[in-house]
Formats: sequence, C-alpha cells, structure tokens
Amino acid sequence: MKVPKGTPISWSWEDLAAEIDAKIAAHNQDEYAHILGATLADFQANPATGDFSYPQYLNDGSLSTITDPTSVGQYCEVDFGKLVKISRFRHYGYFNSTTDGRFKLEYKDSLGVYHDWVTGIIPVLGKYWSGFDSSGGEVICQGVKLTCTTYNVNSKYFTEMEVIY
Ligand SMILES: [Ca+2]
Repeated sequence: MKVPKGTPISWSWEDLAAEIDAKIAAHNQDEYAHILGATLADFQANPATGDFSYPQYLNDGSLSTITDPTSVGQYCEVDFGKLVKISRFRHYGYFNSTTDGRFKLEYKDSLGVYHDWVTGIIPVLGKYWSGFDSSGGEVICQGVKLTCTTYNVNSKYFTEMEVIY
C-alpha cells in the first residue's frame, strides 16, 4: 500500500491484535457458514450401523421395523456423510411396557470426537412418537450414536428415530 507523504503514524500493537482477532473470527464464521441444518433426508441417507439388532431399522423411515439392544453398551450409529447442524430429535416406541431402560445420544464432531448430546432417554411406551427434544442444543456434527446405558428387556425397542435441525 502506498502511503502519501506526511501521513501521521497511527499504528499500535493493540490495533494490530484487534485486526487479527477480527479476521480470525470472520474466517471461523465463513468456515461454518456453509454447514446446513440436517433434514430428515440427511438423517435417512445412510442406514444406521452398530450392534443393535437390525440397526438399519432405526432410520429406514418405516414404522413397522424395529431395532433393539441385547445388553448395556450396545449402540446404533448414523453417519450423515457430511457436517450438519442438529438441534432436536424424536423417537417412536414399540413393545416397551416399562420406563426402566435408558439410552444416550452422542454427536460426533468435525474431528471425529464423540460428545454426550442427550442422556437419560427412555424408549416410548407403545407405538407412538415422543415429542421433539431440543434439550441438547444446537451442535455441528458428522453423525450421532445411540447407546444403551441401562438395559431392560421391557424398555429397549426403537421403531424409528429422527435427528434433525
Ligand atoms: Ca424403522
């Protein structure tokens, strides 16, 4: 940059630091600006995998196919195949006759690290949708993982799940 002669010097480390901070913040916003909220189609794009029985039934869009674990620690995982924003989920029950089972949903961040998103999830009694749960808040992720944290044979069935923005 050409500066005319006689221009007063008005430079400081503080100004430079502020300018760098502003540029880094703008860059980070740019980096995440293109990440869209997950649609139902995004959540159903890749069949779920894991060691639940028939894990693909978790997100196949059918309310007549169910998946369930046979012990604590088993999981069912959905890969979005890209980074997305999620903010809420709901799930559909089946044979559950008690509220004793517990599950948690983790999200897998952009680096592949898992974080708890919502814990203490209780499978719905009977063939009904839960309400949408947004208690985990908005996060950016590449996938989600449902894990059984308390196993109960009468409280373990998921007919379907939807994790979206
Ligand atoms: Ca299903």
